[in-house]
Amino acid sequence: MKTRAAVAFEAKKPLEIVEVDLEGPRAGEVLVEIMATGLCHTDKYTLSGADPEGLFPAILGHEGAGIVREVGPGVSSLKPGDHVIPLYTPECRECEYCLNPKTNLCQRIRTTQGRGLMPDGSSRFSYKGQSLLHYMGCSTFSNFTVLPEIALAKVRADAPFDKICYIGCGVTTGVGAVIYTAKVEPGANVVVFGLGGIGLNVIQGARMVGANMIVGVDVNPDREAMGREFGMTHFVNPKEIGGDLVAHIVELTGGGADYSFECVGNVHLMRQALECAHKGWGVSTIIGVASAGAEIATRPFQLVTGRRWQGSAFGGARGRTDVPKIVDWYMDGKIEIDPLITHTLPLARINEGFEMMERGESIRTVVLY
Ligand code: NAD
Ligand code: DAO
Ligand code: ZN
Ligand code: ZN
Repeated sequence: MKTRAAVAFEAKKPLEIVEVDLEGPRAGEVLVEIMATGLCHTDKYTLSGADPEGLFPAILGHEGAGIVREVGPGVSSLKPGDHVIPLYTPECRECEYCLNPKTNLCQRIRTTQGRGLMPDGSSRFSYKGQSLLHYMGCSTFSNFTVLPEIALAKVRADAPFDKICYIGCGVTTGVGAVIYTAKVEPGANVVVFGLGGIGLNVIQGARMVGANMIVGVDVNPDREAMGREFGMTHFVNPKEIGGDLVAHIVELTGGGADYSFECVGNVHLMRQALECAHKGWGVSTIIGVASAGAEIATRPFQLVTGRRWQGSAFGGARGRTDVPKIVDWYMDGKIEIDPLITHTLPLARINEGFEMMERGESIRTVVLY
């Protein structure tokens, strides 16, 4: 079939909206009509050419929601008409990783997904006879796409696509890091570095579990209002702190954060987030993805004296199991999404969405097909 897509033919070039060829689903695969897709920093990072794993030409996009239109042989958990959210972290429920409750990093299709291919080692997309690569196993910047069955979460049919697409990455990454990775308890003091599309979701996750203080740290003063709307109780702008930021946060929290989260991707902030965690028990979770080759540092005594450092991918969520629950939380009003979708655009204007992201004007831009 033919489908409209925004294609990344080369790094550092705007996406081009063209009609591409899409082969139908093979065994274990599903054809999905994408109804809406969010634009995430990771798409921009790959398009910038700075991502060492970025491959071109490719169809980017990994934060979508849509409808199953056709299933390949052997698909048993989905049928045409089902509403789904694509998962860049799949859940096969059979591999060594899925069977270990300590991780959500299913490895079943990791190798081929990382090479921009379907599990059988081939691509379903082409343009003028030239193969186009898939991206993060999702390629939601195409109106129609093909995914493995294990990379689709079936969700309720009354949830709006233009909002729940954000659960495909940002919402789950932030809320999930609080609930599944850090397992923040009611009454905990939480510090969140970076109040963007991820950090604001960490804040609302902390509110949902009943955290006590929720301290937001951002250099952009415009982020304070949205942070407070999502449950932030204190705002710290590092540019306005006379002295040391870590000392300031330790004093503000009465000894340090029970839980801190780095949601920027800056290794210096990662160190500050670790060092503002409470002596003896504070846990710091890295969510931000630092640039290729960057390294983190701290004095080992920080860890010897009881602080713990960990990371979180896709919020520690198991997609097929947890994403439908997060959709329910949204539909039940336990979490908010609508105010975070600051812009919507048609596919033809997708590049404007990346320009707004670059200028820090948007939290989330959603493309509607
Ligand atoms: P964003 O640009 O929307 O938000 C970043 C925020 O950090 C902005 O508000 C900015 O003002 C603030 N900031 C920048 N420098 C700062 C500094 N020195 N001190 C304090 N605040 C500062 O980005 P986002 O969409 O929220 O993504 C955040 C990070 O999360 C990115 O690195 C992204 O790649 C990563 N990410 C990780 C996962 C995962 O699974 N681990 C998933 C998605 C995204
Ligand atoms: O299993 O090795 C692996 C890959 C895990 C990928 C996790 C990606 C999380 C961070 C990337 C940002 C996604 C938008
Ligand atoms: Zn993302
Ligand atoms: Zn698995």
